[in-house]
Amino acid sequence: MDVAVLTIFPEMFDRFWTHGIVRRAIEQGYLKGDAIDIRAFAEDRHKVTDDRPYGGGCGMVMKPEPLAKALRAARERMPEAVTLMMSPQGRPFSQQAAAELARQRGLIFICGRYEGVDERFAQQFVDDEISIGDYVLTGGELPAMVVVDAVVRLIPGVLGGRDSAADDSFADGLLEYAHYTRPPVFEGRPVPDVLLSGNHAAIAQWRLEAALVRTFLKRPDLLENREFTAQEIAILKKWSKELEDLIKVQSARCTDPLSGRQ
Ligand code: 4FV
Repeated sequence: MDVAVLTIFPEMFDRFWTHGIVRRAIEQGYLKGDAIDIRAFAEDRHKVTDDRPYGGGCGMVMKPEPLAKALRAARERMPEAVTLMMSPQGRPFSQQAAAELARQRGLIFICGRYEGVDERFAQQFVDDEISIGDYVLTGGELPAMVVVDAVVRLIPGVLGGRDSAADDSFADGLLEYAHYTRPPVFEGRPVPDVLLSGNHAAIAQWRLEAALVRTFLKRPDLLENREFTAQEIAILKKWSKELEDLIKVQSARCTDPLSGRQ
């Protein structure tokens, strides 16, 4: 995959390309990352890339000409690339969006600064606008890094055999189960026995239950329109039976303090 980011701060990506899985993906030829300095395409001698907003108001707006020139130069090298603009007005980024983008051969990111880019540039050149969250950042560089980071690990082959994206959070619409590593007891807190059992079927069952209960407690919204498997429904039925039994036992125990009745 070819990735180009158009930014007035290309140096922000120097460390991004050279660390962790992004670095390994580049070294193994799965990813080619390039930060393009928009300022280099500004034709005035002060290399200006922003100007005051028409209609007045505070802040500055990114000029369309340097952006258009920089984008055309990038597209010469990556004619099939999809042009993405990071902005709070974009569609919410998600694991599903990351999986879609990971199937593309090339991605070009427009990293806005100031109040944003001239609307005419956005309408003429941007294929897809993406937001990483309902808050306002100072620039689109960090959002572009977030998207590239989420996408690169989904490129087949990037995550070696040991660590796969298959049981990612959200991969199957559930949050990930809890993870444990050595020592077997940490400050008096043991690792769940089943994980030390070597019984892979029991471990898989435990992990599915752990993912379900976590999602139920932390992100019940994820379960609303989710298709449950037969195995998952069996787990929910088991839980509801256990809950009913618990309620029966507990209600038998506790008497209503006011009426004294059960
Ligand atoms: C943003 C977001 C974001 C807005 C003005 C950059 C800033 C400045 N991008 N998700 N939230 N962008 O806040 O993607 O140009």
